[in-house]
Parts: sequence; structure tokens; C-alpha cells
Amino acid sequence: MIVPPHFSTLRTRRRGEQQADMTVGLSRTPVDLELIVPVFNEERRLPQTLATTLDHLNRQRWKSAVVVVDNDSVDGTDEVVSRFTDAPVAIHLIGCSEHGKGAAVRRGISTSSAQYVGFIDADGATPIGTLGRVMALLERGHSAVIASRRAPGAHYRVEQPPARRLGGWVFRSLAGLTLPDIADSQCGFKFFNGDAVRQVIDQCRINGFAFDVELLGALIRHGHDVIEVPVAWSDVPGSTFSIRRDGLRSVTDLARIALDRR
Ligand SMILES: Nc1nc2c(ncn2[C@@H]2O[C@H](COP(=O)(O)OP(=O)(O)OP(=O)(O)O)[C@@H](O)[C@H]2O)c(=O)[nH]1
Ligand SMILES: [Mg+2]
Repeated sequence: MIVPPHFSTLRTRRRGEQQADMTVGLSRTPVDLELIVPVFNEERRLPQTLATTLDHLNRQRWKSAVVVVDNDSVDGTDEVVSRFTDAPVAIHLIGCSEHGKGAAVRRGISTSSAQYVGFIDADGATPIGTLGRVMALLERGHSAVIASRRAPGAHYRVEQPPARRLGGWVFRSLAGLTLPDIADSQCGFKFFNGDAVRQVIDQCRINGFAFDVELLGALIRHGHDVIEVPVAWSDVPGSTFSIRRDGLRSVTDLARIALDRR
């Protein structure tokens, strides 16, 4: 069998079905909810997050799938994913030719046909239990529901180091030019009505960590609402975010996003 570049062959099994070899590509069986997990060299943080997430999804009434989007990780990330292919919830591994968290999330969303789709980080900083509240709001008709460390009721279980907190303040100030009514645009736990987000995803271009601002801005411009739900958030060691490299790029991207709207 010829496997196209950037696609992986995994053994997957859905609820009540026999295990089968399956080439994972652009078309995936439609489900109620797809969770995109962008990953880059996450062999250490991904196992716990996948275990907790798949176990949680298996206990819900929605039919779900997890879609890991990897940018050519050079550690054992793909092997970690293959360990979970016998789970009762489907798991897919796809690649992405463009590098960056934003590019990976975009790839996951634009290839999804699920009724609801969203993304989480590999570090498990936001408890997966937050999904209950998020899905209830999506099912009530809201277009975008995002975890927020600044919504009333939110708190830090483990705070970020001071340098990251300062960087967060700078980021929020610049993001406010595009999203004046969003208190926290950067939590890696955002879920959408599938049709709403697919309407705007092709207009988004930012590949790095500031992509959330562009995506939320596009949704709001198209008349969709964004709801922030409070989160009990934990800083998790092993961040892939470099203040020097990604911080500078985020500032440039935020300026571009703000100017593009004019
Ligand atoms: N596919 C892909 N995923 C990435 C890339 N860079 C980061 N990620 C993933 O994006 C997610 C968020 O990255 P983190 O390292 O947790 O950074 P962060 O959440 O912005 O910052 P922290 O608060 O330090 O955790 C993780 O799942 C990363 O593996 C990339 O270039 N490609
Ligand atoms: Mg993180």
C-alpha cells in the first residue's frame, strides 16, 4: 500500500467495530466531536494527556475522535500515538507540511467534518473535564467556546514562571487590539461549531502561537460569538514555546493581524 507523504498508517478501532488497518488521510469518518492535538516532540507529555483524554471521551455520550497533528517530531511521538490505537475511541495521526502550532491546528480543523471540533495541547494544562461545560454551550448553539484563565471563577493550580507572565501581559496587550472583548485568547483549549470554524479557517494564515487571535478575530468578524469558560490551569514543564524565538514572532504576527483588519 502506498502511504501519501505526511500521512500515517495506524491500527484503529471504533466502538463496537473490529480492529482494522486504516490509512489515515484527509477523509476521516464523521463523528460528533474531533479533538485536534498539535504536537512537536511530545513523547514525554503526550502519553498522560492521551490516556486521560481518551478515557474521558469514552465515557461521554458523543462519538469522538482524537486527531494528533505532528510536524515531523524526531523523538518517539509517533510511537506514543501508536500505543493508543487499541483504545475504544478512534485516534488518528496526520502530518503537516507547514511548521508551527497554528499550521497544525489549521490542518486538523480544515480536514475535519465533525459537528464540533476543537484543539487541546499535549501538556494537559487544562483539565479535560472542562469539556463538559464547553460541549453544553456548543450544543446550546454558541459558535466558539474557549477556556480562559481570566474568566470569573478561573484560577491557577500551578502558575507560570515570572518571565512567561510578563510575556503574557505583553501578548494580551497586543491581542487586545484585535480582540478587545476577549480576556484570554491563549489557552490551548478551544472548541467550535464545525460549520462556523470551517467557514473562516481558510482565511487564516498565521502558523505560530498567535494563530488563536487571528482565528477568533475571523469568527467574530463573521458574526459568530465567542464564550470564555473559566479554567483551573496548571503550568506544565517541557514547554515548546521559546520566549526569544516564539515571543518575537508572536509580537510581529499580532501586529500583522491587527493591521490586516484595517
Ligand atoms: N504540530 C506542531 N505542534 C506544535 C508546534 N509547536 C508547538 N506545538 C504544540 O502546541 C502545543 C502547545 O505548546 P506548548 O509547548 O504547551 O506551549 P504553550 O501552551 O503555548 O505554552 P506553555 O504555557 O509554556 O505551555 C503542544 O501540544 C505542542 O506540542 C509545531 O511546530 N508543530
Ligand atoms: Mg502549553
